[in-house]
Amino acid sequence: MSKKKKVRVDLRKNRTKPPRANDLTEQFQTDADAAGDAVGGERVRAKGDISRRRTVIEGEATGADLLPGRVLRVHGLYSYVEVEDGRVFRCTVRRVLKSLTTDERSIVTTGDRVFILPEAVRGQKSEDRSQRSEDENQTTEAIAGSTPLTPNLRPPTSEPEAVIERVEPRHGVLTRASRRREHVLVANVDQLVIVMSLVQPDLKPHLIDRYIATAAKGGLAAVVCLNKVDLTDPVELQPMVGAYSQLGIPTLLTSAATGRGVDQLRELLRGRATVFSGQSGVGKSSLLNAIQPDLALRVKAVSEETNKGVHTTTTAELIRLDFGGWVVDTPGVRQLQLWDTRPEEVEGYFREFRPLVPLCGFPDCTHTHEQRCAVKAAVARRRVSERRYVSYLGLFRGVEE
Ligand SMILES: Nc1nc2c(ncn2[C@@H]2O[C@H](COP(=O)(O)OP(=O)(O)OP(=O)(O)O)[C@@H](O)[C@H]2O)c(=O)[nH]1
Ligand SMILES: [Mg+2]
Ligand SMILES: [Zn+2]
Repeated sequence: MSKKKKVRVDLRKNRTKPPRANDLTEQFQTDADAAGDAVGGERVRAKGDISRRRTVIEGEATGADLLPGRVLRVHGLYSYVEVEDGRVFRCTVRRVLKSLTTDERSIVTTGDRVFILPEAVRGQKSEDRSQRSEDENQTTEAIAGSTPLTPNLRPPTSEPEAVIERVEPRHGVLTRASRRREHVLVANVDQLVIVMSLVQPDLKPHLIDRYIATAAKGGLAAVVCLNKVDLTDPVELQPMVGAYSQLGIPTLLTSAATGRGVDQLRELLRGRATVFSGQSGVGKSSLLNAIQPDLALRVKAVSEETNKGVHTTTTAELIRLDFGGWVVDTPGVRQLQLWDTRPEEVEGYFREFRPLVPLCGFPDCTHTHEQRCAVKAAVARRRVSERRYVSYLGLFRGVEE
C-alpha cells in the first residue's frame, strides 16, 4: 500500500447543464451511476470537456513509468498511441476514465495527448502483488484473470500493449452532436479543411457555413476547399470564393485528378495540425494522396445511383506529413449538428454579423423576425450574403441539414 501513489486524472463532466427545452442539442442524463457526478447550475463553466480533476490511486505504477504519446486512431476498444521514440502501442483505456463519461466514444479520440503505461512495466510491477486493484483494465482482466499476465494468454498482436492512464485537456476540437451526444471527432488540431465537391456529390453551401461555425466553436481556423473543379466550370463560383476570402477564410479550387490547387493546399498544411472533413465521396483521401502520394489512402468511386460517396474512410487517422505537420483524414459525415450550442450563441459564429449586432433595435435581437434588425438590413443591402443568412437561420433554429 505504501508504494501506491496518488495521481491527478482528468474527469469529464457527466452533465454540463440542466436540460433546456430550446437547446439545439438537448442532452438528457439518464445514467443512474452518473447522478452523483452531475454538475448543475448555470452555464458558467470552464471551456472544453474536461472540467474537473480528481485524485485516484494509480495501481503500483509510478508517474515515471508513464509515457507521453499521441492517439493516432481509435479502433473499437483499442487506441493506437505513438510515443516520442516512434513506437506505436495498442492501448485500452483505464476503467476509471471510462466510467466517468457518458459518451464512451469520446473518452479518447484521435489526436488526444495521453499518458500510457506499457504492459511490460505493469506486468513487472504486479509480480509480487497478491491482490489486483479494482481499477485494472477490463481487457487485461478478462484475459489474465487475477494472475499476472503470461505471454501465451495475450491476444496475438504485433504492437506492444499499454493502458491509457491519463488524457490531457484538449485544444482545437472538431465536435458534433451525434444522436444527442457529443462526438469529438478529432482533438488538438489547429485548422479544419472543409472539403466540398462541386459535383458528385453536389455542392452544399449551407454545409460549408455549418462547418465554419463548428470550426469557430472548436477553436479551429477554417479553410474551404472546393474540389473536383475538373468536372465543372468554376466561373460562377467566383462570388462565393470572394465572399469567403473576405471573411478571412482561405478558399481554394482544387482537383485531386489534375493536381490543380494541390500546391496551395500543401502550403496551408505545412507545419500545422489539420483535420479534413466533409461528406463522403468529396475527395478528402484523394486530395491527401495528391499532397503526399506515399500515403496511399483508400479511395472509392461515388455511387452512380445516389451520386454519394460510399464511406470509404472508416476511422479518423492522424498522419504525419513529410514536409512538416500532421493531418487527420476522417470518414465522411452525413450531417453536422453543432454540439451544446444555444440559439443566441450562433450569431457569434458568423463573423460578419459581429459589427452589426450592436446596431440592432433590440439588444436581444435574434435577427429572425425583429424590426430594426441591422443584420437583416445588411442582407437587404447585400452587405451580408443571403446564403450566409439562410445558413444562420438554419443553425439558429437547429434545423438538420
Ligand atoms: N474527377 C475527380 N474525381 C475526384 C477528385 N477527387 C476525388 N475524386 C474521386 O471521387 C471519389 C471519392 O474520393 P475519395 O477520396 O474516396 O473521397 P472521400 O472524401 O475520402 O470519401 P470518404 O472516405 O468516403 O469520406 C473517387 O472515385 C475519387 O477518384 C477530383 O478532384 N476530380
Ligand atoms: Mg476518404
Ligand atoms: Zn438583429
